[in-house]
Amino acid sequence: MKHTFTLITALLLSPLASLPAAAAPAKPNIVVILADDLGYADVLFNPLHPKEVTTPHLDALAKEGVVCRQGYVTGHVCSPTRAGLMTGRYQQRLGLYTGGEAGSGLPMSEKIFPQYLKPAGYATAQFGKWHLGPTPEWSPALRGFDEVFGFLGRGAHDYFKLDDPRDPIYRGTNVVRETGYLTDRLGEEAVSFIQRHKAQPFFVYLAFNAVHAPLQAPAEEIAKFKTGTPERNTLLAMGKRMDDAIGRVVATLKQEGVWENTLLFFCSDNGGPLAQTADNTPLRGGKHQDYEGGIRVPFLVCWPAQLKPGETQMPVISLDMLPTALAAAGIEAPADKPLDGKNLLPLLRGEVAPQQRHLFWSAGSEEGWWAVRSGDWKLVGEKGRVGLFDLSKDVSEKTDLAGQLPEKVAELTRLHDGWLAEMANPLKAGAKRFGLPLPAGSQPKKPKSERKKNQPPLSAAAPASSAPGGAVRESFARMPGKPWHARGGWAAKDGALWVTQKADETQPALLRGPAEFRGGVLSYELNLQGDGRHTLRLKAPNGDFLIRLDVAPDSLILIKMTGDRNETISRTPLKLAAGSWQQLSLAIAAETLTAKLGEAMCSITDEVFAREKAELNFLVTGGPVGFRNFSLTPDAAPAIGQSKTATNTRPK
Ligand SMILES: [Ca+2]
Repeated sequence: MKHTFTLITALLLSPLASLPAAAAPAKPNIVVILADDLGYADVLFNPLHPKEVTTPHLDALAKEGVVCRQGYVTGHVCSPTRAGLMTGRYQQRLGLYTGGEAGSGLPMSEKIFPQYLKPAGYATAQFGKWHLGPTPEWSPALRGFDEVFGFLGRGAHDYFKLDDPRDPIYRGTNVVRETGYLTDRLGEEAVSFIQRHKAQPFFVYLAFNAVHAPLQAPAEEIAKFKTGTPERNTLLAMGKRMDDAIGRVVATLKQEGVWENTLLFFCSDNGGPLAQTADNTPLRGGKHQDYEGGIRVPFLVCWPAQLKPGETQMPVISLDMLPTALAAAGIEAPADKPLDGKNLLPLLRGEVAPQQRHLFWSAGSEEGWWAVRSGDWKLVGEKGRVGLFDLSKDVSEKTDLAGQLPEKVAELTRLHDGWLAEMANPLKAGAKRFGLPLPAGSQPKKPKSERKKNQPPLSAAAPASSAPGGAVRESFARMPGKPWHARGGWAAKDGALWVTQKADETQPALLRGPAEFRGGVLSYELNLQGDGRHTLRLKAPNGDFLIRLDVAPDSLILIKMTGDRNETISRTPLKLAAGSWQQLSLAIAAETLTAKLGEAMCSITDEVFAREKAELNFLVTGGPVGFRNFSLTPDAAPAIGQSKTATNTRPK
């Protein structure tokens, strides 16, 4: 105490006290770098990264900062997590549960980073993906950012086409026409801003859309990767290019002499999408799921002047960035709308012992995913199913203890219910959580896909209207109908069901529904037109994807999906005539799957094929793609125990 008093007195009495405020201990610069859809193991600073990963600049940052091994975001898709990060509050407090809700616009009444920092003397800038409102009235330029360079849109942007007025790049609120590779351009803009504003404290929010779809990178970058999987090569090239841009930003901070007093955060907005070959080792699942792979992300904090390099196993969450930044800048946290995040500085400086905390997730009624973490216990729910995991022993969420520990399940459910009760009703999608009744009078409109009447369910479990032997035959033209869920503009025409992925839609069009079987024959006719591609996925009862079949006009690719890994197990060349109907069939007998499409056939044996299937997903990118004459004929449960072999038959 005496020391503090003496120091303050000395300052007041010394000539220093009459110097302008700039000479007082400077407020730190604050830089938030967000990657998009980056896999947990697709960074070098995850020791379990696959050997092909190359992110040397992030690795250097990790060595200068604190690696948060248990760093979370507040959801498993892009937009809701950005609402949480920007406000420091669970986005569910604002009724934002789904990507559609948050992407439609973060309420303007909510205060975000630059609105705290600008009044405190910060120059503020946003570069890249916004995804908190699709049109100019939601622009970050209207909510505290001095400089803006990026796109509003729905979450994805072409990496090369930067001059398309239909999907504009904005500088401030003006549409601009640009050239170059978007990831490079975002890095260059951040570098320029830092060079121009080094004399005052600044806040940079650099939100790369890398490595989100579309998978696009310069050819010379892709050529550096030789994984054997073209998608994976491109994904890694995109990550490498982002890492290079981050390297240039950090080099600029160093060259300009402001690095020491810069508080920098880096994380991904959600887990890596398995369907896009991301690697989340050792975590289970990925984007669109509340398993760790969807919500635990690469997470770093650097502040060379204040934080010793190292790592922490204490759970932290993107909500913590705003309160930490405010504390670092000496700005009081708001009293009227308490923040859900915590100031991490005492923990990261080692001044306090790690404390137990509760973290919550809810994706709302649309997806039905929810989760709670309390200490090392994690309860994950998806609609009617729950899984209980002890993360201290089982980071990969392999051993579900829900059956053994019903009291723990009840305790964590109560904890989550208590949190959910504090949250607002969803802005658009309906009930807070799948299965929870809404208050009287607040029943939401059902999604269009569920409004149609008299649609028979497509499920092998409901064979009443089916062919003998439990088979299910549908024309496809009668879907989507309950219990099928549809995303995208599926439309019936001439006895077939057609869909084209919308130009501004980042996700593939999707039709998904239940199908209970182990072995049997699944068949339908397929018609690929334009740039249409089709993916069929089969999901296990526990929610894991098992098998994926990718169909392009020139290839039939079979992929095994085990937890967090995609493994291409067969690639068969094809020559599909554009616009023609082709019969696709999958016959599963015990552990052997035989896929036929047109004249191509492949037959593979793997234990994964014999597992129970509970859900089918039909996905379409590009298009149009047509489907007709669906049938599913399940067999009795097959025997298990053959070894893995693969044979492919080339087309004549
Ligand atoms: Ca994302």
